[in-house]
Amino acid sequence: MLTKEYIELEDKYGAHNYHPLDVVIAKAKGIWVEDVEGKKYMDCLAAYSAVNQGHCHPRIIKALKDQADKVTLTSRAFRNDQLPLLYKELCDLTGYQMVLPMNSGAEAVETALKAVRKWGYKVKNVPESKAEIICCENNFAGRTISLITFSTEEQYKDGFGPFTPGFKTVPFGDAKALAAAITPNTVGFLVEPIQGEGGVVVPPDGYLKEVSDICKKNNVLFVTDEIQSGLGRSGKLFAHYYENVRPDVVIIGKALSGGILPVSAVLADKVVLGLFNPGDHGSTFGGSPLAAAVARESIKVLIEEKLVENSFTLGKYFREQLRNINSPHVKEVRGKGLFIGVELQPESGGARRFCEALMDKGILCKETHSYVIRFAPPLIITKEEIDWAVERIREVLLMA
Ligand code: IF1
Repeated sequence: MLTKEYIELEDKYGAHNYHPLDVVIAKAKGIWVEDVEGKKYMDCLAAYSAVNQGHCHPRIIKALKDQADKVTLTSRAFRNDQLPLLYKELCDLTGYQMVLPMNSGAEAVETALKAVRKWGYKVKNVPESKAEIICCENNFAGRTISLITFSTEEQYKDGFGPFTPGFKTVPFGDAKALAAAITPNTVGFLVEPIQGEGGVVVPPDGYLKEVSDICKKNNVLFVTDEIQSGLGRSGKLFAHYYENVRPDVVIIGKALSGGILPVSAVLADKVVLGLFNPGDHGSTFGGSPLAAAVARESIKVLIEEKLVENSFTLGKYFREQLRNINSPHVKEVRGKGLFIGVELQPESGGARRFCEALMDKGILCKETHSYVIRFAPPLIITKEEIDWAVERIREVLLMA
């Protein structure tokens, strides 16, 4: 079947909730993907940072297959021999005392919000149903009704109300606005240390430290959504490491499975996650032996292959090379590690046409909003491969 035929089928039978580039991928290895007609592309999106370890990493695929031959799902009604090891390894790696596993990122954010509310009622003693959680403008947390409640992107909410009470938003990067928004009923502050969907927005230096201090002072839980920025993407294990803060709650997903299957988790100490009692929360698939085995290997690959360090070093190099392109279209090149956004000038006609031109040259990436091109390749990328990409990106950014 040809590309065109796959697209016709997809458009005829699938809900049109996406507008993908017209490339139909049939296989992938490392940083490269191949379409149904055999054309190869460098993947500079890495499935929104889920494929940090590279596509079909041989060690992770082996862990998947080995575990699939043993047992895939027990449900949490019974125990399995992989989950406890994942718990221990995650806690050793991150320094938190407890883990709560889920599947998608959205579920993990929901789980963190439930944990924060529970803490608000049981520990902070906020009156019943009065808990408030503060989020940031321009956030992205997932697509559930509660999460879109505090989205500031109209499209994500349009037609989906009524929404969930108990949330408010303050400008991202403005610590004073957070301080001003806190009331005695505020239980948590949820923030992406670098906003992904928002356009790879890095907050001002010192922001995370300041909001962490404000949360501490006001007895508010500080929650970082590291689903996209975490696990090496930003050049550190967690993007909040840049400011030496220790959030009360950290949410991870995406690359926790190397992009093999949905695995997410909430990390926190006993004071928070210890408040969950049997029956309070759960998931059929969350914490399955298959997910746990895959996550264990994905973390080992990340550490043993020094992908966090590679992201730091090559991310810096990639940004420098992009900044050297003297294009009239580029307003700003920003990011940390291999989490890079190129913001275009308003008069440049939007990012989509640049992404399409890059695709023609063999590079896959995606616009975020209409005016930012995001470059976030798998963290296994090499300097030579970045040089190869930059050559092509230069040609595209210098087009009319
Ligand atoms: C889509 C964006 C990326 C996330 C953060 C939670 C979630 C995400 C910080 C939810 C998910 C995704 C979802 C995907 C596109 C994508 C995305 F452009 F929308 F923002 F990555 F940049 N927190 N991000 O970034 O995780 O439930 O999807 O596993 O919705 O189209 P999920």
